[in-house]
Amino acid sequence: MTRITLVKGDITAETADAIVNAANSSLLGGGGVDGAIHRRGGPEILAACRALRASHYGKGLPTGQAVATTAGNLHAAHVIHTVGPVWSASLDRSEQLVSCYRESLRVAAELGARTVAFPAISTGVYGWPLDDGARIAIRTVRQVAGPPVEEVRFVLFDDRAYAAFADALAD
Ligand code: AR6
Repeated sequence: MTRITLVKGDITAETADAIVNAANSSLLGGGGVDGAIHRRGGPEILAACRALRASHYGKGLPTGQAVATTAGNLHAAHVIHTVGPVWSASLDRSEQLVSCYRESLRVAAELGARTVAFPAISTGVYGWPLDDGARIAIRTVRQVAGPPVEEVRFVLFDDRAYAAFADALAD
């Protein structure tokens, strides 16, 4: 059984085998978690992302997919970049958000990661409602996480996000 834990804080300060980045399809950085990961992780991560763009993702990483790079100076072996969907009130894009968690965990397992830290994907710049984003995250991890992943840690930036994940976990 994979353990699900919640902590409040900055994901770039975490120690884990893999840290998941809420990236955009360019893989070339941005704001939010993405900006923080590149700032604190250093230029090695961007160099690896550029190489991936050149070798595999000329048109960018599609929404819902995940790919790993070095973690540079972070206290992790890998950063797993995934692209969340932008929230839409008229289109149900929740399968794409499910896919971000599922694909990130698939990549983590392939890498042999035992501990994986996730941010609340899509709930910042991409506008996904926090309660729904938390429910999807917890439900998907419960459904798909397994060996070698022993711990999935959600690293929530503020009290509101922490409370949403705690509620989803208690359900
Ligand atoms: N540690 C943990 N959580 C954080 C951190 C941090 N250092 N910084 C922000 N959060 P976002 P998205 C929370 O916007 O919605 C970027 O520009 C934040 O409060 O980082 O998937 C990318 O390049 C929120 O709850 O990601 C894309 O263009 C959650 O992390 C776009 O934003 C996700 O917020 C992706 O948007």
